[in-house]
Amino acid sequence: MKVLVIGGDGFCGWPTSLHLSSLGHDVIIIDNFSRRRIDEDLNVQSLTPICELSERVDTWFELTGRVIRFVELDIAENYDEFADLIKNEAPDSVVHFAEQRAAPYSMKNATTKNYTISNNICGTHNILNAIVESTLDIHLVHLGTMGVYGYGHEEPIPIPEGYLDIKIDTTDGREISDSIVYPPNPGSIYHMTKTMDAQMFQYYAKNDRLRITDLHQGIVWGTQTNLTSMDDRLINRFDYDGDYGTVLNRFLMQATVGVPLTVHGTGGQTRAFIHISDTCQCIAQALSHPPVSGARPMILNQMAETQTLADLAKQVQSMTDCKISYLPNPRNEAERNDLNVRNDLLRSFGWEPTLIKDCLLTEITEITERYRDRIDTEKIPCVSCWTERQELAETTS
Ligand code: NAD
Ligand code: USQ
Repeated sequence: MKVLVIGGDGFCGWPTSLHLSSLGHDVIIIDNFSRRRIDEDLNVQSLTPICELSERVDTWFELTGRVIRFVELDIAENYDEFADLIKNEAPDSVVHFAEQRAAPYSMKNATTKNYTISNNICGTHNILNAIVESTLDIHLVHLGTMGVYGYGHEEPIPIPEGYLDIKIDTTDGREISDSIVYPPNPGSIYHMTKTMDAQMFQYYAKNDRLRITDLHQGIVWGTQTNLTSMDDRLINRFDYDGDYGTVLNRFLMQATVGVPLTVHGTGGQTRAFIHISDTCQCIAQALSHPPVSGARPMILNQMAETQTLADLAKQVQSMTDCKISYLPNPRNEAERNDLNVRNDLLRSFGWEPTLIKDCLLTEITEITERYRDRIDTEKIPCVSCWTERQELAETTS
């Protein structure tokens, strides 16, 4: 099938583009390279030296004979150009990665809050609008987040795949059953944009009968896949800085370079995790199993396992003998929560999750050792705060 991968130069988008191309799909990447510019603005860089997208796709062609085309375009700012591209290319599917995805960056200041809202909401709406305007039957696969469910429960309540079965008492004394979107409970401006995306998906599936799959993805860890490892010029991004670095990759990098692991608060927070190779596989599965036109959006929980941060830190410590720092939490989040997530649908498509305990350190240690000269330890502290309490930023810097 012909697939537009929007945001295909990013951490999840690049390996997914290669995976889809290797499966024989005709892949076209759209990206505005905003992420590379944010790195420059923050004065940070990927731990791994990533090539320009033109060199990446040329290398892929040189190694495999497969063509990945790309278009530089801001989908949030250039509706007409984007809508023309959709009409002219007539893709079977669109995979949408193109959002500002860091919660700490979204909470940094008024400018980054505004940017996150306008980029993510306008971008998603432009895609939906352009698909409707094209009159084509295009399946949209969106990367959402586990964070739309929130992390407020201490009880072991199962998190369903997007929809909650409920009973309601009618005014004439009967009890009826219904299934509603799980109540959203975002924990940052970034996560809030994902809940707003989800609302737009409900509307467009109902009003315009668009076929939409929303993947509620957990925290992605790892860097390389078997395809990005084929050549150094295909290497994937690895963020370790306090805004874009995610927790497990940061812990593994910190352990390798001898910096104490930065656990926020008690580490009682439970989060969902998935390896980058599994991200690629799940997206391919989602593309192969679209909902029918007229159905509500299909919601899949794209996560392999849940862990508390304290347990993760201890696992890393047991393998490396590193130190652990329990720091004041710059975020406004529950100190502890339970997270009991159903992922039956993706598993029913044949996906076998990769678990952290089976392959924890090897890949990341090799990558971190190899590029340790590129690490700037001053960029490790998380200094973007959820409140104006400046003293937190000062303690953690
Ligand atoms: P990333 O920042 O590495 O990649 C996003 C890509 O989209 C970048 O290349 C960026 O330049 C591009 N982009 C952003 N806005 C754009 C626009 N308006 N027009 C065109 N291109 C634009 O992020 P990622 O880690 O690859 O995440 C991809 C998606 O997956 C995001 O939507 C994110 O919310 C979701 N997700 C990521 C994780 C994770 O742990 N990384 C977990 C769950 C969900
Ligand atoms: N944390 C630490 N120490 C650190 C960094 C983070 O304890 O050094 C904690 C945070 O306080 C939080 C948890 O680890 O409790 C997760 O933080 P994170 O930065 O790894 O992940 P998060 O902000 O949730 O965002 C990431 C991606 C985002 C995606 C989300 C999936 O950046 O794009 O949507 O994971 S999920 O968390 O399932 O919603």
